[in-house]
Amino acid sequence: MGHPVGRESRQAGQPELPPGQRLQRGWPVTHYGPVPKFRPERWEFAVFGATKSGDKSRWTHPEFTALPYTTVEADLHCVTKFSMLGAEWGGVAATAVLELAPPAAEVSHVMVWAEYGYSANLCLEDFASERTIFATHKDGELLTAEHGFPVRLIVPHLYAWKGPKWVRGIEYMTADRRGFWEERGYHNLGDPWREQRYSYQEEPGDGPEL
Ligand SMILES: Nc1nc2c(c(=O)[nH]1)N[C@H]1C(S)=C(S)[C@@H](COP(=O)(O)O)O[C@H]1N2
Ligand SMILES: [Mo]
Repeated sequence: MGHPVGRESRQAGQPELPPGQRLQRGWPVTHYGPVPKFRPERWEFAVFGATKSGDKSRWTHPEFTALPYTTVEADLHCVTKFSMLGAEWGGVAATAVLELAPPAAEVSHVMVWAEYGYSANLCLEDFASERTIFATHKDGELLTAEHGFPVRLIVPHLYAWKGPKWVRGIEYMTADRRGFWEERGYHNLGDPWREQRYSYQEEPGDGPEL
C-alpha cells in the first residue's frame, strides 16, 4: 500500500529516454481543445460496453475517489518528442476498475472516453497492466484542471496521448476501434520504445484499417 510499483517498462540498462525523445524541464500542458469545467453534480465515471454482468457501472465523484488509492512512478512521453521523467501518480489502478466492473470474456480492447469526446483505444493487456492508473494526484497533490482534474489516465509504457485527461469512463470492446488520435495519423499501438508514432508506420495487424 502506498508503495510505488516499479518501472518494469524500463529494463535495466535501458536509457532513460525512449528513442527520439528529449528531456523537458517542468511540466508543459498539451492537449487539443479547451479545458473542461468540472461539474461535480453531473460528473460520473461509467464502465459500459461488453461488461460481464451486461450492466453499466457508474461512480459519482465521491464514490470514485473513495476507491482504493495506490501510487505508480512513471514517466510521460509526448509523441511531439518531449518527456517528463519521474512523476509519482496517485489514484485508482486500472486493475481495480477491472475487478469492480469486470469485462465479458470476449473483451479484447478498451476505449477510454474523456470530456468533449476525446478517446484513446488500448488493447486489454495494456489497459490491465498493473501500472496503468486513473490518476487523481501527481507527487501527492491533486491534479490541476489543465492537467486533467479530476481524473486522467496514465499508461506508463505508452505515449501520453494514450492517457486521456478528464476521463469520464471506459467502454469494453470485443474488437479494436481507433480513438481520437489513432484516427488522425497516430499509431494504433503507441509504444515509445519501438517509436510507434504515426499510423503510416503500422504493420499489418497493428490496428483496424484506416
Ligand atoms: N482529453 C485529452 N487528454 C489528453 C490529450 C488531449 O488532447 N485531450 N492530449 C494527450 C497528450 S498528446 C499528451 S502529451 C498529454 C499531456 O498531458 P499534460 O498536459 O498533463 O502534460 O495528455 C494527453 N491527454
Ligand atoms: Mo502528446
